[in-house]
Amino acid sequence: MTKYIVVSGGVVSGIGKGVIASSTGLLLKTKGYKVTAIKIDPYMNIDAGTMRPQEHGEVYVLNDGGEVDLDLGNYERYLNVTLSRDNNITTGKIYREVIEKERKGDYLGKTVQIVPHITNEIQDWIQRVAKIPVDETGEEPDICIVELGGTVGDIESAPFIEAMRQFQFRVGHENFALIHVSLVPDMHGEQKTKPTQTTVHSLRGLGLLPDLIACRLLVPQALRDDTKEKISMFCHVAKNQVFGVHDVSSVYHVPLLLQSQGIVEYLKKRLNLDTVKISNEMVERGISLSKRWRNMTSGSERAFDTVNIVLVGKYTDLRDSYMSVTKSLEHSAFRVNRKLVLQWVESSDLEPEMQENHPAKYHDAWRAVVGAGGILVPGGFGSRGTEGMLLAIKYAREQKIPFLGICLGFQLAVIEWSRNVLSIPNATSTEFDQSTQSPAIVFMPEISKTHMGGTMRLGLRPTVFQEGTEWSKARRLYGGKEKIWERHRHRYEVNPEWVQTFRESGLEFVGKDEKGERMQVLELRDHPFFMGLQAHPEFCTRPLNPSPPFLGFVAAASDPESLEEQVQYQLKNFTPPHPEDSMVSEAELRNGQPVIYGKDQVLVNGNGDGVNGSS
Ligand SMILES: *[C@@H]1O[C@H](CO)[C@@H](O)[C@H](O)[C@H]1NC(C)=O
Ligand SMILES: *[C@@H]1O[C@H](CO)[C@@H](O)[C@H](O)[C@H]1NC(C)=O
Ligand SMILES: *[C@@H]1O[C@H](CO)[C@@H](O)[C@H](O)[C@H]1NC(C)=O
Ligand SMILES: CC(=O)N[C@H]1CO[C@H](CO)[C@@H](O)[C@@H]1O
Repeated sequence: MTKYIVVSGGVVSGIGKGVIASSTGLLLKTKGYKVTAIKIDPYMNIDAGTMRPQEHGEVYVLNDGGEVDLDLGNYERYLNVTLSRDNNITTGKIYREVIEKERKGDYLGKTVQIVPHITNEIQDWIQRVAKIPVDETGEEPDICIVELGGTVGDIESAPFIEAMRQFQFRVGHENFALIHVSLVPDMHGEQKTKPTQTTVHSLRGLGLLPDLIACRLLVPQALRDDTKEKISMFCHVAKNQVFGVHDVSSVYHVPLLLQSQGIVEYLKKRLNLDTVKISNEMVERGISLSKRWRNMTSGSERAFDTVNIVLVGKYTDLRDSYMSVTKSLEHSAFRVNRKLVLQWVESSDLEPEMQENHPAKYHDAWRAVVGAGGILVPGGFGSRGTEGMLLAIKYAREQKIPFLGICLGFQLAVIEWSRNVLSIPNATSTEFDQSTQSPAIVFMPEISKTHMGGTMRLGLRPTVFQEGTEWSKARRLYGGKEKIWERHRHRYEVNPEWVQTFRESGLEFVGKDEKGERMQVLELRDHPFFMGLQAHPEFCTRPLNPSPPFLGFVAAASDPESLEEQVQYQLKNFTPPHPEDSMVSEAELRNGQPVIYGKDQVLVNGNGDGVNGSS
């Protein structure tokens, strides 16, 4: 029987429910349990792919091409698991499922209602998805964490709360625990318990009793003992059921904070976890994970030297849109024992017009770029700001500053080369100029152009390193393997007709797709570190297993010896973060037919920037 831990939130959202939920999962993993996670988002959207980044943060892509909320990224990283699009439940998906069943006549003409039809569908979905293997064991998980988005009391989450109320009886008391995350405001040193009392009260009114109350304090002071006592008294829980989660130096400390308050012991008893059989091997793995995690967090605290990275992008004020990129840099910095100093530069600030119109911004932006140890151009969308990115790439290439380009950043590196090395001043992408005579980047032929945006190449795809690329830093960082796997999300690609010219002029495409037709990894040989990837490797980084291109980039930005050290380490130890069976080639999947996931996704056109473009 699967054990379920539901994590709900009260008072306000955005106080770190996801981190508390994934930290709990991580702690259970260190005891040898297999853990999976489900995120419930109580909004009507079917997926995150069409949502505006301004509102939504990052669109996180899964192996199966599912476009989801950045919270699933949290779970994949903390729990080292591979999730599927079904691990995200939205109100829209549940309604669609129920309506489709109704149309098929599955309900035999009965009146279809929120209770029981919607609530049953939610429970069935959770039980079905909780059983899907997510790690290298290929076995059913022991524990499923269910994070309920939004806050208790919202109209939106009401059907889910009711479903959970029923669910505790469906699976039985010993298989269901509830963690309620609340806010304890600190007003001039006084810790206020009233909001927590109120939210726990309304939770009880809806028929759910919290097993643990996790009290978030948005200050570095811990939850005081007398506050704990008060909450225990007014919320009818024992004192050991009240947890304090104050601000700590990094989110990676949250598991340690929870552990020190006895969360594992409590859950073990509450969920009767001793009855779950775990092999000695899993116990060993758990112990090793726990040791490595502690070592990582204490190591990052001791780190003294810094590594300065500048991220040249658009919407740099929307840092959540680059969550996975930031995480990849962080994980890499842990590995090379440096403190990460990340500067965000709005790419349009680097453009010459700015010099006259906003000289201060222009100079600040360039000062950041010139002072950086490494320059990163991430994925993005639309043509605004790309000239600034091209200038940053040119600077990195000519001044031999470590450079990493992801997706759009990769394509721009190709355009920069075309313009400044091949002397094709009009070279561009057909994304920016459909009728250009000099298309360095073109729309992928097999992708439908019939509606705005059309479809995308999405999900886990192989990259094959070409013959004679043993020298490639990218290849060596991936352990010297010939074939590697990363997640993609794009519509445009390097113009195949130009590839020969690129190669002859020194721009090497060391990695291509399986047919050798699509350019996926570029590298310059006579440069300390100049690499671009069409894929989004940031979606597969892990705290203890940083994404190889990011690791190489951060190491190179630290010092050249560090890069060589990491290359040597990777050559011996690289393991992909995906279980074997998720790495199935396109040819194996569909008899050689190209697989396009997310069929017929029409993109909403926003403010001329595209909305969620992906290049
Ligand atoms: C993470 O998962 C991968 C694949 O499932 C596995 O090979 C690797 O050993 C795991 N890493 C850790 C630190 O558990
Ligand atoms: C602990 O981390 C340091 C770097 O922070 C590393 O050199 C060392 O090998 C690690 N030890 C273990 C046991 O993983
Ligand atoms: C570049 O574009 C401009 C304006 O569209 C055009 O006048 C010029 O001939 C083009 N140059 C080349 C080399 O194609
Ligand atoms: C693209 C995406 O994530 N949407 C999927 C979410 O899950 C439902 C149910 O499996 C799928 O039908 C959607 O396509």
